[in-house]
Amino acid sequence: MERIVMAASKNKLGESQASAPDPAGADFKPSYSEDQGPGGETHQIAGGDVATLTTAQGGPVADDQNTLRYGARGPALLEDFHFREKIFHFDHERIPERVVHARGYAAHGYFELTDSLADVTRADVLSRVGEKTPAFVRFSTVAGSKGSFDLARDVRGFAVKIYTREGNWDLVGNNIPVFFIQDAIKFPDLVHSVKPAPDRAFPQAQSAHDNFWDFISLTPESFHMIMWTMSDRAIPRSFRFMEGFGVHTFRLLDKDDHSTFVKFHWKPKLGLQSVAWNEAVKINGADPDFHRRDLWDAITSGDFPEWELGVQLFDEEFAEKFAFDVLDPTKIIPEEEIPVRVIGRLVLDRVVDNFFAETEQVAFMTQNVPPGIDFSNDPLLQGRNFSYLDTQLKRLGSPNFTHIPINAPKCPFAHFQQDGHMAMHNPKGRANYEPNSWGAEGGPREDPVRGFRSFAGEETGPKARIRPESFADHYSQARQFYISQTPIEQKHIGDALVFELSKCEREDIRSRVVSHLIHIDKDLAATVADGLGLDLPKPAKAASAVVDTLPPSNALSIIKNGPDRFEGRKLGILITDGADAEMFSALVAAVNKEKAVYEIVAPKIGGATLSDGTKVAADQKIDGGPSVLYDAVAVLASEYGAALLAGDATAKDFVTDAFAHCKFIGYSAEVMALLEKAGLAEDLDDACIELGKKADATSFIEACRALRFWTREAEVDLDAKG
Ligand code: HDE
Repeated sequence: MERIVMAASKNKLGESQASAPDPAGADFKPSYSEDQGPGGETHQIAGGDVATLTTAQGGPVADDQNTLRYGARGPALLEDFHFREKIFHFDHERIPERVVHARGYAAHGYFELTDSLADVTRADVLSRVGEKTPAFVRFSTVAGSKGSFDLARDVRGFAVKIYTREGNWDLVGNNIPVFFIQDAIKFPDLVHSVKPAPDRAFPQAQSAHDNFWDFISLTPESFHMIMWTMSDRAIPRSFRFMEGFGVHTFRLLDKDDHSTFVKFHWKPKLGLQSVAWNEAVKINGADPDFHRRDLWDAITSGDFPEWELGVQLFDEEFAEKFAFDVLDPTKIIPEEEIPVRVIGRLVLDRVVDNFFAETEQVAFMTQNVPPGIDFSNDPLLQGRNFSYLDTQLKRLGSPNFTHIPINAPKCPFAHFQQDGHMAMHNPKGRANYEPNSWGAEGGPREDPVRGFRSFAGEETGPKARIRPESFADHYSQARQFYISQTPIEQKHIGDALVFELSKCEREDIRSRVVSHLIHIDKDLAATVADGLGLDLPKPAKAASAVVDTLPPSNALSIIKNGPDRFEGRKLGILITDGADAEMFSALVAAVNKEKAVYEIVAPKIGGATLSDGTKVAADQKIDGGPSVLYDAVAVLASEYGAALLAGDATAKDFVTDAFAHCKFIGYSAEVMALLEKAGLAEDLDDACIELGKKADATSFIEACRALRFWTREAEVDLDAKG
């Protein structure tokens, strides 16, 4: 066998060395030159220079293909230190996955302040307009394990770490502004209920099962959140098209420690967008990595996702008169009552070098706030402030998890913490305690002016386990959310509830859920009961009267906040040999003009030869590129090609799914043969656009700006027909 030293390319090693902040501090210098990589010597092989493969101790390796043994067919030897080190390390590659938010994907970027909040906070990062502060953002699903699929119906984590000059600020939020529970003590129960049942270990990454709905039906405070998770917010088209929320009320403190309440919002520049449920189910099969691939592709192609940071600021006086308790994490403050003031932007412009080192090892903690940002008494936030530190020790295995580059602050830091597993930077010098009398050599000192000071709130009351009376209304805002939706969005909420509850085996659980829905909207309750074939139950006992006068809030609907742009979206173009070359070019030009992207799908991955003889390579063979992967589709075929497609089940699926998911479909006249075979010829509507002359390409892409032709849903869904 040829003995070539198979090492990572010098370039790759060199890059990851250079980009990771040096945990050992500026004084640590490797003895080898940095562009050489840790392998020291370099070798010439076909393809260029590579570093020499070494053991973790730095010893050069001569043979990485065969274990050391006596004779070619003899026993392996314990003496083989290279083999044993390699397998030992491999055996220990996994660390515990996160109990929640295990499946996630992250990227680097920056936060830039555009409007100073210096009048209300002394936080440096919110006072320095124009400065770009490094940030790292991890998106996630909640319920599924690390290897689960991306399009689960679930809340998405939206965790942002901003490496400020005053320490790391972690805004560990979600894409939904409320939560299931009001008190952190219920979190283990909530999570146990949604995770796979302990005996059978299924279902994975789903809330559609008895345990979850049993818990929910006995926890009325969750119903506002349930309206959100049953809405299309829980099946986002991409991380790039979803909002983020800090959820809790936080405090901002100015230099005199005067407090202003704040709620944080992230708003995607490209607008909101979700997929259809039937589509989500199919995406999970076609591309379980749909969301992470989307983020990777967007960033690596220079199409950097961006969000605005907005704040809702309010004072004690507003908090007192607001209809709900601002400490209750199951409530929002409608934007109509406190408008969102945009103060900055978050841009993600760099993918990670290494998934494990960065995305897996990143440790977000709600308690990471710089001076000038403080907590409120929200009981969920208070509980989280314990949990996030605790979980890092379990997952990362050492109190020195801040020494891992992704978690290390990027500002200067100095303290007397020392030793422990994997200590990378113990304090220097003799003094490792404070106070000390070693003068300038005695190490860091506290700074009452720059340092973190807590809000000096005064509390009274008995020591007891109590839920405030002001947390008792569980349905009014759930109702407000529901009535703020467009009819199609309301239908999707009803469909989702029927779907999920239909997966519950116990009828009493289904019925108990509906008994709560009656308080939210009687029609919704009736629709869901009907969809389940259930008699409408009596309303659940409500702890407080439902306020049915809260006005609709437009900010709560996805469709009302759609982008009206096809920018950043993806067109799937199915082509065959002989497809019209001019139309193809016109379509590509229109997509590019719109700043959208496209993928070519063809019967063979080698691509197709167009009418003018141009060969176009395909990105997907049709079986691997179903229309669920695209925001809109176009089919360009020759007569011969269309006849072939008409005899292919996946080609038929391509158009019938696009049609069922209310997508815009462009097609050349020849493609009628396929549409006929797929049973669509009679049903073509305004969103099925024939691409005859070149100008049609532009009008088709312009039509795609609406993203979906929802009026079609009434034609393609039995549930819509009543
Ligand atoms: Fe979390 N949550 N959470 N959570 N959470 C974790 O921390 C917890 C809650 C959120 O990408 C864990 O490092 C408790 C609300 C995100 O790494 C853990 C409670 C919100 C992430 C934990 C909550 C979140 C987590 C698991 C109830 C939205 C992923 C691993 C009091 C505002 C961060 C870890 C990442 C992760 C505890 C509720 C968001 C166990 C006890 C509400 C985005 O510490």
